[in-house]
Amino acid sequence: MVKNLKLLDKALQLLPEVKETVVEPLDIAAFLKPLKKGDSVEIDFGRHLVGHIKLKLGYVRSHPDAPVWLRFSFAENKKEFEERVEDYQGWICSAWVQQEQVHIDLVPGEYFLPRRYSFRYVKIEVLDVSSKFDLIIEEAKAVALSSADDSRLSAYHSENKELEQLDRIACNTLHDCMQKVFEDGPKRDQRLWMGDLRLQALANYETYQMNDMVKGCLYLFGALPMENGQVGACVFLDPEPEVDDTSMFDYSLLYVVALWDYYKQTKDKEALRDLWETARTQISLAQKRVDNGIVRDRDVLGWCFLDWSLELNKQAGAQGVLLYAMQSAIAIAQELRENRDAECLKGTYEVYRKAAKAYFYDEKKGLFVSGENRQISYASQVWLILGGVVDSEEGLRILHNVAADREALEMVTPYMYHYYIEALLKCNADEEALAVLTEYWGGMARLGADTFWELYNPKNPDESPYGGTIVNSYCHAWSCAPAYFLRKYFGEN
Ligand code: RAM
Repeated sequence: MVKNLKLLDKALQLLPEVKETVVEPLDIAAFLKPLKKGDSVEIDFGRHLVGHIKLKLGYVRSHPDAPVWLRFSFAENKKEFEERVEDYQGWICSAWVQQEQVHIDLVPGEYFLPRRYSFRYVKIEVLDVSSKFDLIIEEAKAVALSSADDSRLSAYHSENKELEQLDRIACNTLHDCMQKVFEDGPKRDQRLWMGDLRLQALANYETYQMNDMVKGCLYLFGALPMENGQVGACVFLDPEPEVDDTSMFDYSLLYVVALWDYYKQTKDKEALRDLWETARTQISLAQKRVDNGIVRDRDVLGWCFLDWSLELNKQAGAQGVLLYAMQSAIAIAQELRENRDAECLKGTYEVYRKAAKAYFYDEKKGLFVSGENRQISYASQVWLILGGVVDSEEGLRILHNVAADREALEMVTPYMYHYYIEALLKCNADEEALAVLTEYWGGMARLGADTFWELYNPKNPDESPYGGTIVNSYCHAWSCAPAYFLRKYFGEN
């Protein structure tokens, strides 16, 4: 489908400038020493950052008579140093791994690595250097990049210092993912994904409040639809704004929700009008996948995301996301006085809602089941509760039942956990919600996280959906939930 240039133009004008900050290493003495072939140093910048690195290289003994051959490895989490890119056998492109070799022709001199990295730690290994001189790293500096406006971030206060720490880590996560757009992860994939954007926007409203940036991202998705008008799962900004050829049932629908969230925050009617058509289309397209009020199941990998789990059956969850998005669509239509649309959506919503209860709910188990094999998972319960299929009392009973079911398929991403917490709050279980948040995100904090991760399975912290933790992202914005939930529901400000 053709790009909507009017929307694109608005989007590009709304996107922020990326600012630079120089960051010094924690301990200069740790690397200031003569280096021979085979030696290596580790530089710790004291915090996670996204940006460039600049080095000042010197030498001792004879004048350099040959280039220096170095290997750089950048790590968000020290675990990344334990693996070599050459050994990685997973399915996602290994070019994401932040390890590379460079030859430096002139020493002494200043050296600037042109690529942007996401890291706290840098390891430099001397693969070869002439035996006539030793290399000295005299200076190392990082130039950190972010578009987040720190002056807008107020402090979060709680008597519970652990909560303050979780909020701080979450804000750092969001901060480093805020570049020209809300990136999913600055290490990987470095681009705007719809599901991630929705959660980043929520955290942004409670923290940096860069609402024009959210607006710009919503316009980008609106400007760059897929062939059939569907909002793509993600878009690229460079070298030209372009939609990816991947779409996911839930991500497209979350566009509608993100638009309504944005409007509730800003009351920006112009944006609501400009983007309503795009939002409405997502509902109509999703409806094509519905038979007798029920979303058809599919065996196409990735047709609907929900969570990073290959075993998860997505049918019930997809139905829940559709209902959830329809609630926002109804609210938008009413706000815009699109009465016919609003009435029509309301009617269909009721049909789908009732059909969902009849089709997915297993009375005996007190749980929702999904797919041919009647799978029980957290994701199915959470999404059908959020979709409004049951009231809060019954919802809480269901959430307790799933927690007691040892066979139930668990959640692995902070993305899915975000919606679990939302479901607990919807069922008025505030204390449980806080306990889950503290336990889950606290688990990453206890493992030394500077920023929250793309994936965290408490039972297997080294899990990777990609076949190696070396490509996992350890600063992933869909995990910035603590900043949102704590500030909105558990603050003392
Ligand atoms: C991961 C991305 C992104 C997510 C998709 C579905 O690969 O990093 O965060 O939205 O999966």
